[in-house]
Amino acid sequence: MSAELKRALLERCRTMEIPLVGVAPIDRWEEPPFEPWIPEEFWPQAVYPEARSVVVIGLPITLPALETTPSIWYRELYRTVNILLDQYTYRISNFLNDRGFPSVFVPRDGYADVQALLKNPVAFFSHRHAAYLAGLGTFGVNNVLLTKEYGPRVRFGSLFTAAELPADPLLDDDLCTRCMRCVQICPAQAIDDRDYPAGITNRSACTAYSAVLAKRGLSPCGVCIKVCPVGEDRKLFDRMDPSIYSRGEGATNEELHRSWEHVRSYGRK
Ligand code: B12
Repeated sequence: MSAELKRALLERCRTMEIPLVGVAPIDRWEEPPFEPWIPEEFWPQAVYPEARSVVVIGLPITLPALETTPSIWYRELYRTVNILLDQYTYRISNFLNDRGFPSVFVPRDGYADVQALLKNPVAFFSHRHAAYLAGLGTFGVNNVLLTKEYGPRVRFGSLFTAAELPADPLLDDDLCTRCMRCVQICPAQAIDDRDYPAGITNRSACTAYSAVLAKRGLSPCGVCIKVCPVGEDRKLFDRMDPSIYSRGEGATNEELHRSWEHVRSYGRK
């Protein structure tokens, strides 16, 4: 168990400005924390038999850009974060390879395009479950992982390594408040709170809606992560009250809605 190697790894991540990093030993996949759990062929030790630990990193999705979704602004943010996730996990795996520990990055998504997902909306490895097992957060009713720092507004990347790194503890506190905002606002009616915490949304409905947005150059959707009240990022951006997203009687948020509509009406197919 290399505490020294983990320290060096965390320092490397710090210099790369990666805010969230966690380590999950592979045997955690063998002890399902809830049911149904991920089928065995999706476990890291099945995908890469030499794996002993999974290192997971998380990068934030900046709330003011997400608020404009569906929009070119959020789409570009999503693409930027995706590129960084792949580059960082690739570089960290090489950092470990250079020190004699076979390691390999896993692409942050792992599908060709939305047409592939319409056939089968599943990838060969689940980053949100890896992030959960690496102690970075807990599942929300919205089917994604919530973190203290950014709620669900965070994307994850993982790498498999043969190094036996010290594990991070799982989070004890359940972060989801079950406010059901994500259930109510989902434009595809794909979220059912009865699935919680197994994390099974109506994948076909969610993917079909994403395909509609993709045709207009406006995917992904992301509304279910926009409205989540969890996350310290809401304080930074002065967005503590997620009811600002609906337009009601006497609403004081007209200025925000006008700015979001402006962005939404440009750059689309
Ligand atoms: C496919 C996919 C989609 C599809 C389908 C989504 C869906 N509802 O399932 C589309 C394109 C529509 C989509 C949408 C979104 N996605 Co997406 N998506 C993925 C992707 C590429 C693969 C997920 C996967 O297949 N994992 C593998 C399978 C095995 O895992 P699983 O489905 O999670 O596992 C469960 C099931 O298999 C089930 N199960 C197993 N056996 C059985 C048996 C039975 C009978 C049953 C009923 C169930 C069951 O139990 C498992 C455990 O709960 C991941 C990236 C990745 N590779 O992890 C991102 C990912 C999950 N998406 C992400 C995000 C952010 C989103 C969106 C918010 C869009 C956005 N970017 O703004 C929405 C949210 C949708 C939602 N609320 O679920 C993030 C989540 C980050 C987080 N904080 O958790 C991920 C991890 C991408 C990343 N690298 O960060 N997504």
